[in-house]
Amino acid sequence: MPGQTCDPSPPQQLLADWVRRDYSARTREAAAENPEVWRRRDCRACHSQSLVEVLSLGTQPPANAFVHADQLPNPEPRFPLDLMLCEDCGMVQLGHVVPPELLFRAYSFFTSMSARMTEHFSRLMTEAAHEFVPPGGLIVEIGSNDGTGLSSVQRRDVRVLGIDPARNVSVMAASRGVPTIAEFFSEPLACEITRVAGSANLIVGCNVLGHIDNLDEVCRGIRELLAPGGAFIFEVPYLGDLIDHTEFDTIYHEHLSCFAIRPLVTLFNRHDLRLERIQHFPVHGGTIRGTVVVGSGCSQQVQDWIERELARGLGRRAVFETLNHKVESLCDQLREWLVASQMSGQTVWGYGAPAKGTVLLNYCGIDTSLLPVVVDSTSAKQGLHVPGTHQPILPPAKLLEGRPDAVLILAWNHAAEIVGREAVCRTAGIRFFTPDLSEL
Ligand code: JHZ
Repeated sequence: MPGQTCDPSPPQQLLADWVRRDYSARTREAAAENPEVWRRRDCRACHSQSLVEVLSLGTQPPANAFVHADQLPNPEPRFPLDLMLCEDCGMVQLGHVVPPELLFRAYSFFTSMSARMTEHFSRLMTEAAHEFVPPGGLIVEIGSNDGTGLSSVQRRDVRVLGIDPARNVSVMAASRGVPTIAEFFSEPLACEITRVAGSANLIVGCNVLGHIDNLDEVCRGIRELLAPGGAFIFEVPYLGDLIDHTEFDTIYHEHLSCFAIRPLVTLFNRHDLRLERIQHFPVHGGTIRGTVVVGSGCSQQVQDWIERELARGLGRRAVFETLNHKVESLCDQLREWLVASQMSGQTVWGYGAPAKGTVLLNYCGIDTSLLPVVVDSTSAKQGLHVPGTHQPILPPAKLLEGRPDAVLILAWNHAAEIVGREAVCRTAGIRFFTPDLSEL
């Protein structure tokens, strides 16, 4: 197989080493100095050049580039974070593409850290395997992370293969028995897998299409790898939910695209792929799951979704004008609340150090004077600092010691799970809020 197989070092060590030596520092600096190099000038779904800027979050550090204590005095690379709309097909994508080697080779997000997400992906894999994979068949997952999804079908009579460029998480997957190629998915890799392992009855890609710049290459790879009668199942956060619920903090350099269904159909049709079914789930603030097969056009059910998108103007500038206003008022309200808390002598800590937390804190200008500490259960993030705003990340057990008056749940998509887990803190009088200031 081409590409790198799993590195034997323990995953936490790999991540720590990466943070310490500031992986590819020169490339990061070069990209930060000249962002025009990384500007994407055409739509990644239809290649039209009719792109207009609809939202700007200024320049931001990469959301998962957590900072080691001894690097705090050094300036962090920052990259533009602007959202562009394709006026031809309705695709929404970032204006700049930060090199994927910088974002994904060492990754601090682990799917298994949420019990709810583990259950969600296990159910997806089990149902999809039942529908598409015959005994002995092959399931390939693109962006397989720590192997959470594939490990749930391992005991069935199927073969599984993970692909993920992050070396540290691939090690974790391998350690739970999920064979994983630590590489970016590509057409040549798809050819090689087909040659060595045969074609795949099921290809799964959850929260990964948004991370990939060249979606034509992905589609060609899927066409190459997919067995006759097989399916590609993907999940992506849905643009409609981002707009409805002002989820602007889910816009970060890793998320190159914010998908609606219309541009996805445009993309797939250019590669003889047919979007057959759409399902909607509340996870990650609103996610769509698509089932794609070889063919043309799309099903009536998908067409109905597109009609609804057109009716609500999802591909038009006007919806983003409203979004801009909602973003500003959410930030103003949040800052005012934190300032008022501070002036009345109350302490507020953050809960969760997700990528979206970095965006929220940086865009709203919430530094350690307003929010001194963040807690997170991911041991690889503990001891590091939030990019840009530099809150130290502590284990959640520190909450009872520090006794803040309130907690701002930055990982709001896991609010129910977090509040359930921290029942003792609530009993102790610590109040829990989401960024829209709803109290739980
Ligand atoms: P969470 C991720 O974004 C990563 P992020 C990725 N880029 C993607 O595409 C989207 O999801 C969809 C912590 N936590 O899931 C763990 C607790 O501390 O919102 C995590 O650091 N206690 C692939 O990074 C963070 O919160 C808990 O009980 O925005 C959650 O990160 C739970 C449940 C979580 O992902």
